[in-house]
Amino acid sequence: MCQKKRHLVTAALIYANGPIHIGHLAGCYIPSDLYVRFLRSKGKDVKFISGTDEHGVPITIKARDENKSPQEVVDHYYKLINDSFKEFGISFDIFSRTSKEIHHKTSSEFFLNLYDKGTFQEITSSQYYDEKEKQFLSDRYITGECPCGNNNNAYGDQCEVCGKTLSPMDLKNPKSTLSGNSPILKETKNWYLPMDKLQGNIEKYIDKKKDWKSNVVGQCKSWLNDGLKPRAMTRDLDWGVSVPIKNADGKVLYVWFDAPIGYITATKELEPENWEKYWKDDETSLIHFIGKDNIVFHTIIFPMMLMEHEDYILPENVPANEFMNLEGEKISTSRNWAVWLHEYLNDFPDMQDELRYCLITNLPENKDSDFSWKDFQQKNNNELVAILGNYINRVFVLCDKFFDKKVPGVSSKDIDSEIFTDLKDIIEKIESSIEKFRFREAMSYVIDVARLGNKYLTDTEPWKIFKDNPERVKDIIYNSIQIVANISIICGPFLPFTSKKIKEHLNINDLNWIDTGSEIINPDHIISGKAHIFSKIEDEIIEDQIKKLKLNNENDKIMPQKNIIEFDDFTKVDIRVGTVTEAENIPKSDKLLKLKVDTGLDKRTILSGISKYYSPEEILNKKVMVLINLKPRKMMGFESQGMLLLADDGDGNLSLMQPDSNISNGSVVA
Ligand code: B3M
Repeated sequence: MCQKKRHLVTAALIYANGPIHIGHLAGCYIPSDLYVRFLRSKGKDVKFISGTDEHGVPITIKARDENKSPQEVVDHYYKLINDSFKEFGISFDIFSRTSKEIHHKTSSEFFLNLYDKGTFQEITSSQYYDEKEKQFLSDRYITGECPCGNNNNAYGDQCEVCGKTLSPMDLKNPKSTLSGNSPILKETKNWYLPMDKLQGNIEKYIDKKKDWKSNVVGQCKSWLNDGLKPRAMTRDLDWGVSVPIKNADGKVLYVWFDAPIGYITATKELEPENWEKYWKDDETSLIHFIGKDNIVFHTIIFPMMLMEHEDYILPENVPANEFMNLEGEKISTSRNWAVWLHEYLNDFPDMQDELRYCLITNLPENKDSDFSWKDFQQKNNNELVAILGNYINRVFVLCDKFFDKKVPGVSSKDIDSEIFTDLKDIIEKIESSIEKFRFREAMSYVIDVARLGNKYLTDTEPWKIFKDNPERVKDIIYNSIQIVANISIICGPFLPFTSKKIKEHLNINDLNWIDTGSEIINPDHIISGKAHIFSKIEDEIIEDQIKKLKLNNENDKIMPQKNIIEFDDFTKVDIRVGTVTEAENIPKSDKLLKLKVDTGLDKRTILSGISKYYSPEEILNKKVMVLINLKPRKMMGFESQGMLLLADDGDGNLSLMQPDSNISNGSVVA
């Protein structure tokens, strides 16, 4: 373990544009909480920092979709996220927000410091601009084809398929996500971090990090090998921290410039007098817990900013995790394919540790992993209930049965001392694994302690020998209670609620890592008569969750409401009743039918992509609704002069829209 005097541990500042799901928990919040609880239990000086990232395009897009102001969106999600983290037991020392004034001040000062030093390059360049929305298009306001060739819908800042960080100019066939239009190019001035010039310093820094995880180093190397390019640290947007210099009206700091500074702001809020010792003293170990999509920002861009500021320490380690999938599929907020923390807490009140356990044993530490409800049930029933809970309860019940809840004395410290040698070995392994950020492995060692205790009882069979040899049973129960007390300590970082429950049954508080060993609970101390820690989860409960997941997912195929339009927008649309008078297949097309439609005004050709759903015979003579003033389009060598209206359920089913009487052709639909 890094022997520095103090530790500053951060967990990614999550965008306040949606609730927390299990992928977030497995990505960084459980690993960081586990690590911090371990450090605290070891008596270390540690501060645990996180909060919500409330700027950037993800927030403004959500606000637009929901017809709310960005502030309303972040206020709503801050509360939801903060409440769920609290109830779930993530033990931040502070959970702050980047929309706070203190953060605007801190990040503006940081920017000015670099600006005054001449760090930034002022570059005027042509950027994509949406003429309709009168807005420059950066980050998620623009989509297009990624140069990787595998994603036609990559964002202006990142391709979610190949994982590369992009700039809008990298995209082919760019489209505005605001209007759907192709953007024009327009000149604008922004301030760039000259990452190309600073690459050498970062290389030296990363080269020294021999203990970083291979997935993290791998991503850094791939970036560095490609050669870093200058990156704009400002944006033409109206939501964010205003660029604090003259002639920068209508510009804000790039969200990835201000967000990591949020860690500094939160430390300031927490320790107004002492925050600098956590950021500017070499005796602090700074660790950033994040998910893999945030690696470059924490290992390259933020360290560059800190280096340029000149008086900050740099991250000691950035133990990023890969992603967690759900039931074999990628977690998707838009498809509602997720287990949401607030819903879990509602459905499984007081079962925080059961979820924590399943997530810890499945952490995506080196590669993507998978959560499934069946696995959750199996891990709960076969490991937590059958091994850990069962062992603990056995010890309490035996102590009650033979000694009326009073801890017996031990005849000699050397009795069965090998069990404590084994225990000490396992505890050392747990420590070493946690220090290497191998939390899955560490969790399995905790369960090994319960296995060790169970085996000790099975081997010594106190229930069989009590009659003939009660003195021997005293030793066995005394030792077993010490093992349970050790479990209450070492499971603390992993299963904090369980640790607390066991301590309550042992009738003792304030046990820390330093207390582990063979003499924790004194003879004559009174404990509970039994300890029911975990409960079996029945099949129906799991089936309900699976059903709920599938149902949510289906409901979500329903297309969300589009942006509000004015009545005038609607009046531009000319829809009429018509009748199909001719219908035929188009030889080379497996989608289109060529129709002749009597619109009352004329008889016109319309090509419609319905041949999978209607044969020419089926559609002939049908009354239809036709959009007649759609700009004519050429398809398969024919000009289509309108469009039939069809309902689409998003699941591959189409249905023709028809009037429900024989109303005459040319009637206006409005
Ligand atoms: N808000 C990305 C995310 O929520 C970003 C992290 C910022 S950490 C400084 O995944």
